[in-house]
Amino acid sequence: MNDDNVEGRARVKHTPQLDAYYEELAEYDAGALWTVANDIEPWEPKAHSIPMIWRYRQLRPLVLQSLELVRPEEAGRRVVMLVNPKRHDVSAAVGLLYTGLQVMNPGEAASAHRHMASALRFIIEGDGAYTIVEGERVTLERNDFVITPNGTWHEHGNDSGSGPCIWQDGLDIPLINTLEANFYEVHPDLHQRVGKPLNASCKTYGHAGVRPLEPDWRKAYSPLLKYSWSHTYEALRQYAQASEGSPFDGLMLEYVNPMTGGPVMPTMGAHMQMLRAGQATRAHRHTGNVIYHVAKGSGYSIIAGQRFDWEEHDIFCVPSWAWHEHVNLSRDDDACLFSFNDFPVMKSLSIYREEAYALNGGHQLITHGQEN
Ligand code: GTQ
Repeated sequence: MNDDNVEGRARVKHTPQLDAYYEELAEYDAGALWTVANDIEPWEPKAHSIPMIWRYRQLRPLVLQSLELVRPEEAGRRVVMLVNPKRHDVSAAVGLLYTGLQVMNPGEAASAHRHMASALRFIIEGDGAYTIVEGERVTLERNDFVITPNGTWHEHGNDSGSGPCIWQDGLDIPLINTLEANFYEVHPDLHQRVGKPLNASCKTYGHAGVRPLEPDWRKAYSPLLKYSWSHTYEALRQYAQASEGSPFDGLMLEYVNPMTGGPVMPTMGAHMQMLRAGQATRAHRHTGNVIYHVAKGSGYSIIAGQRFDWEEHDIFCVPSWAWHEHVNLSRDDDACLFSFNDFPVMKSLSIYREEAYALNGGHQLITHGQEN
């Protein structure tokens, strides 16, 4: 909406007297609200980020090249970041979410650290990856989802004999930095002592429908650290037999904290959604930012009127309040999209809003041409 002639919106015209007045205010580090009011109070959210796709087949060789160029001991973390062209200033992929591709050779290990930012990982390839979180060693396989909540000691490595492991990192670093609340600590011994059975949290909390009576769990994040692909995919397949799912999201499962049923961490949530063969969802939009990872299949998404074709392990993003809809191009197989988001922040601050696209049978017109 154009603000120029709207009653109740700022529409003061420049005059020489006013310009002189603004300059005088500026000398005292003050300013006139009406010169910025319409910008700082938009009619609806204006995302800085633009919709983006990062194609795995293009990035994979570059990720592998980093194995020869830097050692984890020097780099701390050997990660290729995915940066939104409009978010270089905060190193975000979309909104205030960061993502990157981390790679490790067999035998390599990154040192332990902890920070105020929360982290999650989605495993892409390789079979020897592990992460150690608060003394628990967790083994990682393709399409597994693992969390390293804020304040927890964590370190990663690859102890396979075969080849490199690659996984996607997702962190809320830009959010925590914007809130000016980030801390970072290196573990005093550089590595943790593993003090719990292998995959202890999966053994304790990883069984749907039951949970231990553990009244002492008071932390703000899920005690279950890993959500395996095999469990999640089977859950989706069974859900598909029992439900139509959502017209906007297909069959959508949220990864939850088994103690609360809520999101896995206080700032970031995650989902895995299944699109049936040939399914085209309807468009909707919501506040909050989402980073998707194509776990299975191929298709395309229309985001803010632009088509993005995707295949396995591509990563794409939907900025806040952007219309989006997804299409599975396969005629006989499902497609699965992993995603993580900042919805817990939006919801806990009561600023989450969602809207269905009402025009054109619920589908956007492609206005920006295909993205290649
Ligand atoms: O593994 O903890 O991609 O601290 C960026 C920052 C990964 C990590 C990243 C991090 C990590």
